[in-house]
Amino acid sequence: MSKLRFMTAGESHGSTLTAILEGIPAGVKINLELINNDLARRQQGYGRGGRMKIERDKVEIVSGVRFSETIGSPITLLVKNRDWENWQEKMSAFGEPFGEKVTAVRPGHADLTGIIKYNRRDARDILERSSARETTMRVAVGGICKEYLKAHKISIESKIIKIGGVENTSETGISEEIKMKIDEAKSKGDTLGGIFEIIVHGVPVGLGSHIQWDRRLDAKIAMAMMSIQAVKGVEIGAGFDCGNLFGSQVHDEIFYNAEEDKIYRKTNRAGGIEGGMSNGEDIIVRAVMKPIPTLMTPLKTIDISTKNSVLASKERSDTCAVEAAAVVGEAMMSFVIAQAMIEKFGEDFVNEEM
Ligand code: EPS
Repeated sequence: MSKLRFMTAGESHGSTLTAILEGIPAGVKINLELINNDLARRQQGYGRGGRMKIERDKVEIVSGVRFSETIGSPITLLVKNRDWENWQEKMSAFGEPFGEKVTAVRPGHADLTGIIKYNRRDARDILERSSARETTMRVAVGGICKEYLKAHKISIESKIIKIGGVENTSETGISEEIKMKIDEAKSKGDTLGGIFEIIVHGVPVGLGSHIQWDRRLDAKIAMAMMSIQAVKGVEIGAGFDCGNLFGSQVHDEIFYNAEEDKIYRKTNRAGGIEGGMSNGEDIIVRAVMKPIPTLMTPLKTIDISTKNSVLASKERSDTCAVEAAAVVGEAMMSFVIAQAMIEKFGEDFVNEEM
């Protein structure tokens, strides 16, 4: 079992979202403002829905940190749902069922498969947990991991590559052309997905290992990215394009700088990973998010209580959440890199040397 691990809990319209992160070395400085800043970044982005006007996500740390430093014990994080106020009866842990059941299960959502698997009659029992609201806690956890990585001079950033098939030409956010595409989707009651990129700088050589399938760093990154709600594909470096090219166009040639006694490459089509191990170059990963399955102009489905053909249920939702997913991608990448660092260096306190 990995030394660094986390779990989240909480429903989208429940009272509180929580996470426990265990295994962060002692002595990591925690700046709550930086974590809250990432939480705010996750809430932004063009095309988010009404819910984001209600929530002001702020994390509370209730264990594992004293006087702004980690102490080696499990870190418990909480984010309160402001919307809970409007959902108390519908989401009550006890008492009589309240509110309409969600029965017009949405194509592409966890609704139908979830109610079959868990033998429920109300898709709310499924959608409350499958909701990407859960990613709030991943970002909070990732914020702690980022602080640990910072102590090792490792940093992580993200970019939007494409939304709805439109290449992003903006360096800082998303282009006007993409905003127009999102407006178009919204006006049609439709949704859009896209591709985001995560880049890790300052990674040492040798995180992960070639010796066993489940020790490969690229495999762990792929799992972490695929675990983000609505992500349908992940590529590392040249990724799927490798299938179109000659080997000579794909592999990065290796050079030696004698003055600096440094081995280097002029290209990074491997995306920083060879043989399942970090090779010291930037790690570059892309993931694709499908369009959100809650459509305001709904698709055909069945009502699971009557089996009649109906239109899928529509709840207030987002038109596009790719920018938010990129922030979640940073968080998941921070966790995987932190986990691989702790696995390699085994610190009980940060920067421990044997
Ligand atoms: C989501 C539906 C919307 C999104 C939500 C994910 O929420 P609501 O049903 O409350 O309008 O805004 O995303 C978040 C709440 C969030 O924090 O990102 C869904 O069904 O997955």
